[in-house]
Order: sequence, then C-alpha cells, then structure tokens
Amino acid sequence: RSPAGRIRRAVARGGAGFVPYYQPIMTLEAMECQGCEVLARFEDEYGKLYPDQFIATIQELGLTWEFTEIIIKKALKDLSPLLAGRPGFKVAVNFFQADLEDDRIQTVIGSPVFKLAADAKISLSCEILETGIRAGTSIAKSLEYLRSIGCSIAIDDFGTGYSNLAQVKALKPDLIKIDKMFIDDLTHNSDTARSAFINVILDLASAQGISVCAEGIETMEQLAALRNRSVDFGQGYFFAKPMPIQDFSLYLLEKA
Ligand code: G
Ligand code: G
Ligand code: MN
Ligand code: NA
Repeated sequence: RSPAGRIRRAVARGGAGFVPYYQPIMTLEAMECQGCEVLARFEDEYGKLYPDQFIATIQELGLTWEFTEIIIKKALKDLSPLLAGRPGFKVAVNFFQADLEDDRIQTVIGSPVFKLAADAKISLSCEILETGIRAGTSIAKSLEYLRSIGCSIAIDDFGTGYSNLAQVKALKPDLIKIDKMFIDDLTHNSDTARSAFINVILDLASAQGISVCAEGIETMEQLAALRNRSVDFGQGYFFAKPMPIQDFSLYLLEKA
C-alpha cells in the first residue's frame, strides 16, 4: 500500500493511526511548563511513516484541513482532563497555510471540541510558518477570526523564511518561535550574521510586545545564553522530547 493510500484511508476513518505527541514549552525564567506543542505521528498496520513524509502527503492529497481538525480534536480530548487545574496553559498546533485559506476554518467555532476546550480553560495557539503570513487577505481574515475565538498566533521556524520585519509588525503575532538553527549558533559563534539577526528579532519583539520562544534547545549552555537574553519561552530535547499522552501526563505530574 502506498503512503498516499494509507493516509487517505486514515483520514476517511476519522484519523485512525494519527497520534498526537506533546512537547513541553517552558518559561525560561521560572522553568515551568506552561504549554506544549502538538506534533503528529502516524502508524498503521503497515508500520510508521515519518512526519515529514506524511505531512507532505497530506498536502499533496489536499487533506490539510481535515487533518488539522483531526489533530486538534484528538489533542483536546487527550489534554482536557489534564489541564483543568492549569488555567492559561497553551496548546500549540501547527497549521498549514492552506488551512488559513480554507473557509471551513470558520466552522471550528461550532465544533463541540472548542466548547470542551473553553470549559477546560485550554487556550490554543496557531503556529504558522513565516511564508504563511506573506500571502493575501483571506489569510489575514482567518487569523483575525482565530484571534476572535481566543486562539493566539505564533510564527514558527522564524528566520528560515523571508523574515519580513514589516510584515511581522503588521501581523503582530503573540509569539515568535526562533528556529533551532539560530539556537545552535548561540554557543558556537559560527555565524555572526545569525547572532546579529537574533538580536534584531529580540529587539523588535520587545518593542512590539511580542513574546519569544527558542526552539531546539539541547544544552545547558544554550539555555544560559537564552536566559541572559531574557527570552520568554523555550522548547527542546534539553527539557523533553515530544511524547505520547501517557508520558506527557506523567511529566506534568512529576516535573511541572
Ligand atoms: O516532530 P517533528 O519531526 O515532529 O515534525 C516534523 C515536521 O512536521 C515539523 O516541521 C512539524 O512542524 C511538522 N508537523 C508535525 N506535526 C504536524 C501537524 O500536526 N500539522 C502540521 N501542519 N505539521 C506538523
Ligand atoms: O517545524 P516545527 O518547529 O513545528 O517542528 C519542530 C520539530 O523540531 C519537530 O520535528 C520536533 O520533533 C523537533 N525538535 C524539537 N526539539 C528538538 C531538539 O531539541 N532538537 C532537535 N534536533 N529537534 C527538535
Ligand atoms: Mn511548530
Ligand atoms: Na518550528
């Protein structure tokens, strides 16, 4: 069976085989877990598919919104029993650019899972790539809509795209996620242009009241450098890898 056939069937079956994993997002000052990113995994009776592979397949099949909705619903179902005592906890979901161009995004408001989320005081964060903010007005409208239902907006993998600072100013995201590549550089000093770029982003974010999250933190040294720069949030193997819900619920009980 081809990957495309397996993915098509999984979507048709309401998402059987898609498993959300959760990676903690930490505040760097207090080192508390105040959110998580949802990262999808896939396995069926033929085995696993790598995320990069099935994500590309989903896009080729034009099933992006179907998939995003499945992941959001599964994540909220997993998390709502855990998060009742953690108001303000943010659940970050990766959106496709196509999701923001899809009229159906507006139907989520009627979805019972959103009531579930609101009842559990879970707030969603929509992660979009830099390239996703360049395009036309339908995207701006969707982002406005997401904001109106209490979803915050994060620009993902920041620094790998066009990094149009004017557009960042115009969009005013709640959060900028700095790509791992820049975090790797912090302690190796291999590319001074990149360190300079980080400083520009941090200045812009602080001037605009935008929070910053560092991605892919793997070492104590990186963490120290980021805390020195007063970066708000961090995520990476140094804290924890993405994990299934059983492990994540233990993590929340034991570590946070
Ligand atoms: O965990 P990592 O290997 O998990 O993810 C690989 C890539 O797949 C990343 O770029 C990540 O953003 C993307 N990805 C993982 N899960 C999802 C998802 O649920 N939706 C979208 N759009 N992308 C995802
Ligand atoms: O593209 P996006 O930023 O949504 O996806 C995050 C990707 O980074 C996922 O594939 C996730 O598994 C991976 N990731 C998260 N933390 C680390 C880390 O500390 N090191 C590495 N190498 N990858 C990480
Ligand atoms: Mn992401
Ligand atoms: Na990212």
